[in-house]
Amino acid sequence: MKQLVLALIATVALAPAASARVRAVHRSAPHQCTFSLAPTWNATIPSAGVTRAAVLVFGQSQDCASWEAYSSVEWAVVEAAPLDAQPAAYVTIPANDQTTPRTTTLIVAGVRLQVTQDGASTVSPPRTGLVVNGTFDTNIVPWTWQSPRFPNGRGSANWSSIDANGSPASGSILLRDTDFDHPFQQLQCVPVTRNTTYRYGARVRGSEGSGEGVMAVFSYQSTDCSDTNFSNQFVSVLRPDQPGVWQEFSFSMTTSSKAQAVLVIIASAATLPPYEIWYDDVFLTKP
Ligand SMILES: [Ca+2]
Repeated sequence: MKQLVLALIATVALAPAASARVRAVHRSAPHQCTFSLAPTWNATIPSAGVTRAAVLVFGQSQDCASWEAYSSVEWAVVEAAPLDAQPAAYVTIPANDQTTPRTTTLIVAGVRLQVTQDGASTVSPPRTGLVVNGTFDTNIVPWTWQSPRFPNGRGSANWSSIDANGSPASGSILLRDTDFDHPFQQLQCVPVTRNTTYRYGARVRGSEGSGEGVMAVFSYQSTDCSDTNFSNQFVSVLRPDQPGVWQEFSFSMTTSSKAQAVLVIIASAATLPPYEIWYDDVFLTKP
């Protein structure tokens, strides 16, 4: 297949218009063959994953029953299928791992068709600061719940492959709250400096349904958050404007005068259970 493509490159590079004309009138009768194309995609090709798409070819008739398809680049493979019930050319484009978009012009049935593929999204390093595994690259460890020290809602915490930055190499945590009483929560204990202002927050993506995210930070006097009482309680609501869209929330808090650690808590709070919310890039940082 690659050799065939390379041969086609040479043909097209020499005289693309001429080669298309020669093929269009290969029959003996002097017919004028006029084709038109209808790609089945309507925008740029996405950068991620392999895209397989069709270009419908119209204008084929008994006298104009043969045409071919050419690509001049290795990353866009095109195959002609004039014998299909609906004649079409099939285009296969692999993922673009470069950050710049790329464009080429295919020739299908003598008609030029420009194809543009998006560049890979630039993934800026998430600033999770002191939080361990705030990016949820492959799992949700060490997020947990210290039952039975505090009541927790009913629900579940699972790793999700949906990443806030669109990275195929990372994911997020999906919190599902299934009862009316308490929000369903996960937490971790993070060592901090006392009397210090921090910023905390996350990116969240809500589901259809009625609910919101809640994030809380509590100061503790022990380094492992094991003492009974906490102080300096900060509780913030993360309510995305629309379901299915990542939105970043950021807040400020100050640790207590004796704080050695804080509990960082993320939660799904259903107004009408169940409610699902994804968290990613959960962070706690000094400004
Ligand atoms: Ca992530």
